[in-house]
Amino acid sequence: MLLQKNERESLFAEVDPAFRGDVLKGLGIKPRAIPARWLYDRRGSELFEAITALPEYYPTRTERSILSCAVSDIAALIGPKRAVVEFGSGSSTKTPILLSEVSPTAYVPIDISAEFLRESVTALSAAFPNLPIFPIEGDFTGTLGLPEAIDGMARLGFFPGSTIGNLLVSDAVDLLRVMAATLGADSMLLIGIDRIKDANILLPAYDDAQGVTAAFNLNLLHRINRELSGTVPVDAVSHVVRWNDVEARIEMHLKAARDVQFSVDGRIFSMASGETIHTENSFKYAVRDARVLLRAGGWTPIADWTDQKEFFSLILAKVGTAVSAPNHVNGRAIFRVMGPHKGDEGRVELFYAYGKMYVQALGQQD
Ligand code: SAH
Ligand code: AVI
Repeated sequence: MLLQKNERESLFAEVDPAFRGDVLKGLGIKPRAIPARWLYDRRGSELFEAITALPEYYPTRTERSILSCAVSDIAALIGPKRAVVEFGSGSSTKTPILLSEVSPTAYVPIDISAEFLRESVTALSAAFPNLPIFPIEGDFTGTLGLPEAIDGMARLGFFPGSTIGNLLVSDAVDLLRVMAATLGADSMLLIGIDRIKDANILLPAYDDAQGVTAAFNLNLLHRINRELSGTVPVDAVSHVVRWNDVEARIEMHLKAARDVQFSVDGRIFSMASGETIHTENSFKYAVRDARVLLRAGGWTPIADWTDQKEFFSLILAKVGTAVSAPNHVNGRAIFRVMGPHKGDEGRVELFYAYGKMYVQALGQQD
């Protein structure tokens, strides 16, 4: 049997014990679910790259164009000489737009897809020969120390692509807090977040006509078969996408088309026809949801940008939750707001209850 280069490499690559643990646990629970980070082996990263060029997948081109338009404003707001730390850098295709404008002191890309990260760094080093680059291979949701070489440098976290949406909301808040602690005092964060929009736009973005997203999802099963001695009959499983309106998230599942039995790492699993394995969430956030998320995660949004269709948000935030104007009265924050017309200015009280943000006018400010 002739093997492709990446298949040969993966035969000899060590299996990540965390991958084995998550797969065995995820196949054994009901509903079955495997964390989305395992979609990104080498082949998964290549398929994700192909997704970003699909006509239905609007996030990448939309975010790139927002970034291109906003980058000089961003550079002015953050000031020069920061180390840029990118979370889930992938092929780092948006990064040059930022790096060429912000005069960075160093670049630290972090990604779990190790081989892909190394190749991206090689390409980026050629484009920015004088920029010190310190890649970190690993899971950004774990505890990752930053390289000593950037000690003492001010930092800008860069988290594009709406990868934050692939985490449950509570995990996203935890990650933002860890980022704040890791990046440290005076740090800033530039984050891309996809917005809630019509399901007629969202669903095709995750279920494209050419079947690339289906291949991306099904690749998880090929990876399980390859790395964990699996016997999953991939041809009996299909890619399914749902919009979960209550949770405001796209869900990707792998659905058994018939009753199947297979083994993974020596353990036997059965799935009844129609049963699914939940493989990814992609949460979408309305403008104010995103701001609340950032504040909950220990960041204060200071500016945001969007596209003409208002599909996607790029938000700049600074570390810490202190805001410039409010008085804290009975634990609630009072903000001064500027109305669209003179005389509309007033004060509002913002509070969060029963999972929603409420705004209450407090009348004119004297
Ligand atoms: N930032 C790029 C790529 C987004 S795809 C863009 O905007 O287009 C998501 C990237 O995050 C992939 O490269 C994937 O390998 C990486 N990733 C996903 N979960 C991760 C995790 N837990 N830790 C580190 N990297 C992760
Ligand atoms: C990386 N992440 C933000 C993508 C998304 O849109 O949730 C991953 C993806 N899954 C299917 N298509 C793209």
